[in-house]
Amino acid sequence: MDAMNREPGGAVRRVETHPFNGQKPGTSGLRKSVREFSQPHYLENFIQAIFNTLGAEVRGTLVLGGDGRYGNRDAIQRILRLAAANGFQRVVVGRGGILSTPAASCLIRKLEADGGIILSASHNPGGADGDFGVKFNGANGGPASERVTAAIHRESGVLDHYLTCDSAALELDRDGCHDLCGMQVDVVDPVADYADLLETLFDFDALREMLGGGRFRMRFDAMHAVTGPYAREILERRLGAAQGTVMNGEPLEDFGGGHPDPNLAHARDLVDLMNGNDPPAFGAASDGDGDRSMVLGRGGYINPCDSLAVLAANAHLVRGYGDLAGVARSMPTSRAVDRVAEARKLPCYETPTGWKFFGNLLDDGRITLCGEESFGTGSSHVREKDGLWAVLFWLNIIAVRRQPARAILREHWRQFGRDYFTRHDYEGVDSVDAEALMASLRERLAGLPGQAYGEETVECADDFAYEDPVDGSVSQGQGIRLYFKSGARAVFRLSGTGTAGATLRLYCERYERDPTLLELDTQRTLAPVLGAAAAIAGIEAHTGRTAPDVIT
Ligand code: G16
Repeated sequence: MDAMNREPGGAVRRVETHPFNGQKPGTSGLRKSVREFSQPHYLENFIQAIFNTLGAEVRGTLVLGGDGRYGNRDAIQRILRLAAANGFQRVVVGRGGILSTPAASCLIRKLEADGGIILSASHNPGGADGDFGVKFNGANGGPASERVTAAIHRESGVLDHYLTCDSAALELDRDGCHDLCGMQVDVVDPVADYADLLETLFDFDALREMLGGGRFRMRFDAMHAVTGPYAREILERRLGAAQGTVMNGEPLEDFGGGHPDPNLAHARDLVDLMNGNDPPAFGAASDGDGDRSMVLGRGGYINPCDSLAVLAANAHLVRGYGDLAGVARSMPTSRAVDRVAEARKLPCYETPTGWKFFGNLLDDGRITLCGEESFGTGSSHVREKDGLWAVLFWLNIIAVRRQPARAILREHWRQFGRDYFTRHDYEGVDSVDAEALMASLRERLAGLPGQAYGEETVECADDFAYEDPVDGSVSQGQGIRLYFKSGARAVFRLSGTGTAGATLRLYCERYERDPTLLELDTQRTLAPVLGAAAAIAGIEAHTGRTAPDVIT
């Protein structure tokens, strides 16, 4: 504390507030429009609800940072004052207010902090007309469990005051140690610890040889979101990839007007480059807060479900992953990884959508790798999905196998068969209509088996419920699953990350083992399943929609 820059500390102030409706964390934290977050006391109310839920005895160290979107810096200053007034001893903040979600998880674990607050609405658009979000992660570095988020929601609905203090805005752009109303604030390099951790997991010498020699060209699209500084440090500086490998690398408050969702629809710059003349050998893009990534080889994109399966099948080639304890995937994710687990005799878990459900399995040492169809893959190195980590994992496999990404994928399909997979999103649907569609499916579940729709006949159907094998908690109503006699599967659920209306997600998959049928068009191959699922759910009748808004 000697080198600390002392700020004149202000006294703790009690501010009367009133509960806000709907401060209910969704799949990943509280996500609302900037407009909603801008209401006086709105942010403070939610942060105080987090602190109250933690309990007065948890007042050690917090990690704080965000994806740099509009509102990030201001929110950090306000949260610091609340933390000081609530008696926290220390807050560690990423320089510039920046911390990617996996880097925040890494810091929480390294510092043995009580938890962290990550300011992000992930892949949702930013800017004054965009979205903002607050996530709370616990001492294990992972998203708060459903039990905790439910308690925060309850608390947010009964609060009548919050505690803050008066203090000048803290210098966030230089590393340093400060006193803020009696609390220690450390502004730290947001990249270094995370980059050091990745260096222990992958063969940086082999990667340097591949990327530094100029014989392997790649591009990484940071989409003007948080991963720019991380990707530049790791790919360009530590691994010697050519300058300019990282595109759109400056984090901007509005993500340059883009939608930082790394999929074929939104990562257009990268997709165009990969489809153009003389494309690089490998491309990747990451989302707003750096936990998702999309991977593309020359000649096509690699579906995240397949990506998880390929990482699991090749993990023994990567230094940090010689021995896998087990694997897990979210329920709507295709069953590609299950086939690897079966062949390698590994435990395989199916969890509801949401990274928080992997936390207990990772903490309990039951799994090493896990992933979701929504472009998230991760491992026990942190307790969040990790976009850059997945990119390095792929690069490490490519460096060892000396094969292009698509060739590795093709061989994978030949060995394990292919799970054709797609997700159709119907966005901005009226919430009442979307709920009615799901309710109607639930009511009709028992009568669906035996019914035929075109080429598909329903074999069984259920509403997915998950019993956590570690703590026994049960999560009901996690999505409707339709299994067809052909072996195909369709899943319906409503997104928990949107901020306007409802997003209906329809996930379809079909397994193919015939070696002559492994490279068909995904949408055409799945058309009978998609058609049957849409008819069963009555998508058009309920929503008026005849086609999805986004297909991945
Ligand atoms: C969050 C969760 C993921 C989840 C995704 C999609 O990701 O962390 O586990 O798969 O949302 O959720 P939904 O289908 O409910 O929209 P992120 O990257 O948005 O934080």
